[in-house]
Amino acid sequence: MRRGTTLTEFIIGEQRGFAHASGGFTALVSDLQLACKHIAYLVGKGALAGALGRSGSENVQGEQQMKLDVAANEIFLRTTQWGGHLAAMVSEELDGPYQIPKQYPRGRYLLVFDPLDGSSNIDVNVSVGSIFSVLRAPEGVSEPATEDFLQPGSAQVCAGYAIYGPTSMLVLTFGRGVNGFTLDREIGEFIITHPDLRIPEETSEFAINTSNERFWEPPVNRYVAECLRGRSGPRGKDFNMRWIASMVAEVHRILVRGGLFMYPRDTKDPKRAGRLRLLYEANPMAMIVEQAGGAASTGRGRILDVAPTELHQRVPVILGSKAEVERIERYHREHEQGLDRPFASPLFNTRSLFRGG
Ligand code: AFP
Repeated sequence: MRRGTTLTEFIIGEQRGFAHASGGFTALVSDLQLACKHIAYLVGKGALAGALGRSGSENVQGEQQMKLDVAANEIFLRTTQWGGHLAAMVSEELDGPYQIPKQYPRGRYLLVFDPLDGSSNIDVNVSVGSIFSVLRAPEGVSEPATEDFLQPGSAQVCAGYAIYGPTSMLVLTFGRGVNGFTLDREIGEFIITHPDLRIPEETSEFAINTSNERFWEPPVNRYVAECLRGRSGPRGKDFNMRWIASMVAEVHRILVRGGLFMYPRDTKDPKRAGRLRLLYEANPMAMIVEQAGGAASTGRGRILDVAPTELHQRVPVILGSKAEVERIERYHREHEQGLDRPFASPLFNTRSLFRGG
């Protein structure tokens, strides 16, 4: 029986499109897929491998680490540090840049990653994932510093995620479209199953954590309230809502059938511009979504244009079907121009559609 194209065959085919390619990037992607295979194995074993529960330590964000957060971080570092393709790495789990150990050669790329996203879902057996982004290292810098990583998302050369769900998949873009690969556990290879993923421009499905409703800014309140009014409201159609609390799973759903994902700026913690991190969550997902014909915005501008100022900075994220993202951006502009007053009437402000009555 003929098997499908493997990820390795696919990236070597891509490499042939670049006359001067050294094969270093191809080898880096091979290391990344090995790391994701290893994590997929551990996630799949779960309690059988003693992999569930908290590790008892905190990460740089002050968040409780799950055992699999720590294990996945170690797997990414060990699997990619030796190959000679990276100059340094940044992980959600580490405070500053991770320098390549002296005994290994350095390479031309920087790797930025969230080793296990959605890990609060691990113990309840809900899909989780890994998110990664590849940037070019500055020429002649042997020990890249923080500022070398502070590149806008538009500078990414590769972005991808692994989703560890009913099947384990890798979804990747090199800037020429988005392709999805499913792990065939019998032969241990990722096989192309979702070539050229495209996000439908229109959707009737949105994802947001509505427990934060009282903290949202007016444009987001306006958008969600209109969706909930359905066909009896200004949208003239009914909407469906989802919230998995795992960004990788939400983005994957949107790539496959369209939709909108929002983790907007809120007033819950005025010091934080949002919950999601720019360098290793928002930027890679924004590149993937844009490459699949969608849009990714802070609400006030394109995520890939944001100039980073800190490794672990957070950013508001509104991404998915283009028409919906553009609508929310328009609502932000109308609010700033004071043109959304009809919506800002007491009817909407005091009586929340979620509280009924
Ligand atoms: P964890 O990795 O701490 O579970 O956070 C996951 C996440 O960063 C993202 O994947 C989800 O969309 C979002 O947080 C869920 O946030 P809430 O728990 O506030 O809904």
